Amino acid sequence: MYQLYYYPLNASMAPHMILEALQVDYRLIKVDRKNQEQKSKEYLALNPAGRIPTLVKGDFVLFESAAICLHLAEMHSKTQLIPPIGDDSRALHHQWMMYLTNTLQAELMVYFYPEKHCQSDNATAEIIKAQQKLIHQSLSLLNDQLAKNELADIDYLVGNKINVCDYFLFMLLIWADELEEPPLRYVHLRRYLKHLAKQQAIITVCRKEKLSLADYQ
Ligand SMILES: N[C@@H](CCC(=O)N[C@@H](CS)C(=O)NCC(=O)O)C(=O)O
Repeated sequence: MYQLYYYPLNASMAPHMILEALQVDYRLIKVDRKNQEQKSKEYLALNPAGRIPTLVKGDFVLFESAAICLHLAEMHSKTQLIPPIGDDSRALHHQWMMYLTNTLQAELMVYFYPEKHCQSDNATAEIIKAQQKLIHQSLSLLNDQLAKNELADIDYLVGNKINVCDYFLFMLLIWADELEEPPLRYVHLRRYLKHLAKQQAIITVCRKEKLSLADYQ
């Protein structure tokens, strides 16, 4: 059985959604983030980065949210949460996964933890302002892509079947909800979010992690 070390609405949310979508047996283990349990000796032995999430199955341990999502999808490939090898859509899927992790997720992390990126408290406001702009650029790019997809009758980021990258993007869009210009203000991101919010795996995880989907209905 898989064990997912998680904390509600953290970077564990995407792996949690993938486990639900795959309908495999798993157990959630809550990391007491409020008491910095992710920095405990026991947790660091599993995940030396001291971050959430971590996936464990038997002796096998994996960290990094995107890697966990991709690994799970590959281990249960019948469910087809990644396009097949050799297909252009697989390359596009990887392109978006890289973009989401290296750009949008990275920018959001700086936005949420500005104090880690400067020496003085005075600089945090500047960082937050700069990050709002960078995140807006990234959300606009994704919104434009979804506009093109709509014109081509494509429902998801890549193709007409939900993929790992859609669950990953859903998590990041939920994080971005508190921005001055949240994803729901972008026409095509709004339509996409509402579409994703009807997915059973997303509904189940949001219920378990106590996130209301009322704004996305
Ligand atoms: N790149 C990592 C980032 C994980 C990450 O930063 N997780 C946050 C929660 S969203 C965390 O564990 N923060 C606690 C800490 O940094 O001490 C991933 O995607 O798994």
